[in-house]
Amino acid sequence: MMRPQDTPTRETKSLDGLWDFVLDAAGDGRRDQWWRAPLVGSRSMPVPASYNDIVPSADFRDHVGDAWYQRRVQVPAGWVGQRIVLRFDAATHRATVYVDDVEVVSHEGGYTPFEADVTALVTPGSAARVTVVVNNELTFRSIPPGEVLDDGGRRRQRYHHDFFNYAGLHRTVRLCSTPRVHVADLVVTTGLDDGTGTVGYDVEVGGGVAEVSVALVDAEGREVATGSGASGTLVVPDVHPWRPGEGYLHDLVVTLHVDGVVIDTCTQPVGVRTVEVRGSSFLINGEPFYFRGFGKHEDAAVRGKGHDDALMVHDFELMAWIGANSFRTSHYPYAEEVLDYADRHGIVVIDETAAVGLNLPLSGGQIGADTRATYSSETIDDTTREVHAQAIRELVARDRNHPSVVVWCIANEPETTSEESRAYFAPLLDLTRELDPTRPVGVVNMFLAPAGRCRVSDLCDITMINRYYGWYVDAGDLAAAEVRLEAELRAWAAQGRPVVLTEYGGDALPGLHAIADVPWTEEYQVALLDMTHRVLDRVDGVVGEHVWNFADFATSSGVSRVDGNRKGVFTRERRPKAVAHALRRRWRPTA
Ligand code: BDP
Repeated sequence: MMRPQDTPTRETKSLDGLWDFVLDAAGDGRRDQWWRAPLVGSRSMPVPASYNDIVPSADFRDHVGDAWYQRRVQVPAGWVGQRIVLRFDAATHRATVYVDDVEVVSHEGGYTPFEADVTALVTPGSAARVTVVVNNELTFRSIPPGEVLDDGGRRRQRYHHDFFNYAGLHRTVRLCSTPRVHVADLVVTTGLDDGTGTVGYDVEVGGGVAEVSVALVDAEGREVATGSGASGTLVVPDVHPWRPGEGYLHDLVVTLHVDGVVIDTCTQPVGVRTVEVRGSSFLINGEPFYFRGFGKHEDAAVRGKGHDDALMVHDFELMAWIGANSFRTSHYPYAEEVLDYADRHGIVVIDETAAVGLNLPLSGGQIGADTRATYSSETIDDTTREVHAQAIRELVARDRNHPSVVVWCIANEPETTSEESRAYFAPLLDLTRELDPTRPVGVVNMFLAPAGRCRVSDLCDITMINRYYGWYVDAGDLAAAEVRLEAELRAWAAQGRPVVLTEYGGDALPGLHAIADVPWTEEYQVALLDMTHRVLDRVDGVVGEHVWNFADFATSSGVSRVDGNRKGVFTRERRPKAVAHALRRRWRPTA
């Protein structure tokens, strides 16, 4: 699937804005075929946004089930003879789409794009009714998993991950035109050897047959290599590489011709760089890279997980201010705009699937929440694994051309001490490598599966661990925490893979202060990070530190959460806590 783009042969039309919207907790709409007419009793709902916090009502916030979006779309008159595609960048967690009376596509998974070819259903110059039913239920057959409980007739959503189950049309919706014979897909892989770059390309032509030619253009507009044929390798002597801190991009311009006439053209930004794990080093372009940054969330007041360019650019500016060079898309694939921005600015990304909460004994930092086995025929099973595999396929297909993405993370903190966990993850790790042999793959480990007991880490290329010494373990006792953290990190480093501490930190309520080591104060959050950094600096084989979290974020309710998770270095409104200044001193000592 190609990214929508405007080129001499292609156009896009944004369908963002206000849609008609109704909740359908009873699930009447599918039975009564609500897509066949204007939605009855609808209200306005912004797209992109989560619907949960738009309306001040528990019916919206705690909704479980279907929700319907609808709008009329004017199809541009100039699109006669073109192929017309309706594209959703995300619908959380699943959706079915109708154009007028006809169902056109269904999609499972809340964080990857899907599209429908609607050429035969719409008429350029006329309007069509687009209806989308979005469903937010999490079950043991979804990624992330969850369970819908029946509380005496009231349906309640339960899940084991620690962020609010926002839902809706979270990302842009577009109507796109392409030529009938078109570039359907494009895969790019890059290499770098002694100053010479290579760009391997593989073009898929859809809708017919055409000749393919490609040209690689550098950021100054110079054509630096050309090629013909659907696949090949371009060689660029003295290439200007993409590197952390400098998002230098070339453009690969792909052109389709029939009998010498151009019929389609599209452009793919390309960063020429390599990624490699060698021993306990993580190398980008052959040079050791140390990850400094955050686990993040797509989360903000009012819009929930709705993508917003203002917030995105602000977050990146704050990361630059503090000296971060990387982040993890915890705990799901982020909007494609985010990866585009990272590409252009040389920010390094660990790209994660939405497989979070595959760990029944754990919930929101609490242990013992559930005594069932995580992997069983009643809980996470082979069917779940197939849904997970599809999530991996869609993540790799969507993001493989982004130079910023250097690691695939296929799950966060799953249960990994049982034999069943190994059987579950081994094929998924193999699948990821088969789909993309160019990037290291891993699973983020949690503290109940230390080195030696974890049955999955030896299958990974890189060790990613989340540890909360000084918070969930040894709260208020940083001396004990320091000893334990060091012992653990050394045990992981001894396994010989590079180690990234992908989460560490503690909650702090801005304005809460103390002289003693008191959890929840701003001082304690600083002291906990200082302790962690002392240890990280002492242990060889550690290649990165990602603080949890960039900003405070919404969670489900619970006694360990004060209006959400408050481990943010910034508040949810993006104001710095004391720890932000401390991190800046560490990460940008000369600023
Ligand atoms: C880890 C999870 C993360 C949580 C964090 C916490 O990976 O999603 O938000 O702990 O408890 O277990 O703050």
